[in-house]
Amino acid sequence: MGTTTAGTRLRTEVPGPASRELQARRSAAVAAGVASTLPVFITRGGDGLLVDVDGNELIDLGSGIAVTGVGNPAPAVVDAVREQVERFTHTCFMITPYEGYVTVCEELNRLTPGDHEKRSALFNSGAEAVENAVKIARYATGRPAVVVLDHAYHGRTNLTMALTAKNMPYKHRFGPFAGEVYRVPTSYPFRDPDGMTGEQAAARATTQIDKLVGASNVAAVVVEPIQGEGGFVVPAPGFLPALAAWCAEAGALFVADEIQTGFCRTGAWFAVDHEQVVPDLVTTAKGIAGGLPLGGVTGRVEIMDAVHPGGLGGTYGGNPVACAAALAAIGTMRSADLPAAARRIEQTALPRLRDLAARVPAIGDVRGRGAMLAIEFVRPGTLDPDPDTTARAAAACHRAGVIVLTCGTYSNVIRLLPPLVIPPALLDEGLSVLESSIVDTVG
Ligand code: PLZ
Repeated sequence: MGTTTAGTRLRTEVPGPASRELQARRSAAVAAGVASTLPVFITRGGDGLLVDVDGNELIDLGSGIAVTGVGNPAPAVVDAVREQVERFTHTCFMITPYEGYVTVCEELNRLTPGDHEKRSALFNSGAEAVENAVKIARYATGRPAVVVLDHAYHGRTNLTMALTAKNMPYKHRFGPFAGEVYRVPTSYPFRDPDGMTGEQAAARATTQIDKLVGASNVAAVVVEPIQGEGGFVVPAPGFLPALAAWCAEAGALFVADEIQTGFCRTGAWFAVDHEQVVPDLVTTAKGIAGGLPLGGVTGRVEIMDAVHPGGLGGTYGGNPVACAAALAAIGTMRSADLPAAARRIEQTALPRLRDLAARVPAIGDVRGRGAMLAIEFVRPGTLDPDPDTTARAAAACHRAGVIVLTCGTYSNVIRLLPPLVIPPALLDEGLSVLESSIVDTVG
C-alpha cells in the first residue's frame, strides 16, 4: 500500500463498479434489515487502511466500530489465530475446558479497575455480555430493576433493546421489550443547563431512581462511561463517581459497559479509569480480541460466584480462537503502549477538530477522549440537531475515501474511532480529507 495522498488512493468513484456489482448480488441475497454505512466491499486491511474490490485504499477512521484498535490484521493476532486453528477450533468450554479461556479471564481480572478479587465469564458479543451482567446482577442482589440512561446503547437482543434508548433503527416495531428497565437522565454537558456539574447531573438521575423505582429495588445501574452510539457523550466530571457512590449506598451494582470505550480506546485501559471509578461489574467486547468475536463480564468474586454452576454459558462463549486472538491483542496493547497511542491521537485530532468547529458554524460541539472523538452538528447558533447536514458531511468524507461513522440519538454526530496503531501521517491525511470534505459540503 502506497503513501500517496488521498486523491491518488482512489482508483474509482466510491463505491466503484465492482462494489456496485457485489451490492446488487447482496441485495438479492442478504436481508434488507442488515444495512451498511458505506457499501464498498473490502478485500484486505492494514494499519488504518482498507482496500476494496475496486483497488481503492480507504482511510479507516472507524475500526469496524471500535474493534480493530490493534490493527487489521494485527500481526500478533494473525500468528496466534493461525497457531490455535491448527491445534483445535472448538471444544465448548462447558464440555471440556482449555487454557486460553482461563488466561483471558486472568487478564480481565488483572486489567479491569480495582484490586479486589474478581472472576470473569466469556461470551460471543457485547449484547450477550450485557445480558449476562444483568442476569448476574439480578441473581446476586435478588432485585429486579435495571436502571439505564438517556442516550444509552447496550445492544439489539430483546433485553438489551430494552436497555437501549433510541427507537430507530434499533427498536422500532421489535417490541414488546423486557420489563423492569427504567431510564433516567444522563450528563450531556452540551445539552444540559449551563454550568450543571457532574454531581448535579447525577443527583438529577438518582432523585428519579429514588422516586420512580425505589433504591432497594435496583439490581444494577448500567452505564457507558462515555456513551457510544448515543452520541459520544462525555459526562461532566464527577457524574460517574457520584452515580457509583449512590449505587454503593443503595446496594445496587454499578455496571460499567466498557464495550466501546474499553481496551485503551480512550487513552486508558478503561474509560472509568479517568475518574478512578471502580465498577462492581464491567462488560467488555469489541477491542478485546482484535476483530474476533468475544465478550466478557468481569466483577467482584462474591457477585460473579453467586450464580449456580451451569447458570452461565453458551456453546461458543470464549471460543479458543477468539481467546487466542484476545491474548495476542492484549499483548500488543501492552507492548506497544496503546493507551499512550490513543492519547497521542487525541492530541493530534482534537485541536484540529476544534479549529474546524471555529470555521464551520454548523458544528456545535467537539468532544471526546483518546481515540474516541466526535463532532456534533446543529443549526448554527442553536442546539437544534442537524441530521441532514451530518449525513451530507459523512457522505462527502466517504466519497473522498475516508471511513467515518455517524451516531447520536438525533443522528447528528460524526464520530472518529481510528485504529490505535494508525501511522501519524495517515491520521493527518485522513483528518485533512475530513476537514476539506466538511468545509466544502457544509462550511
Ligand atoms: N454496548 C456500549 O457500543 C455495540 C453496535 C452497532 P455487540 N455498539 C455498536 C449496531 O448498530 O449494532 C455495543 C456498544 C455498547 C453494547 C454493544 C453491543 O455489542 O457486540 O454489537 O452486541
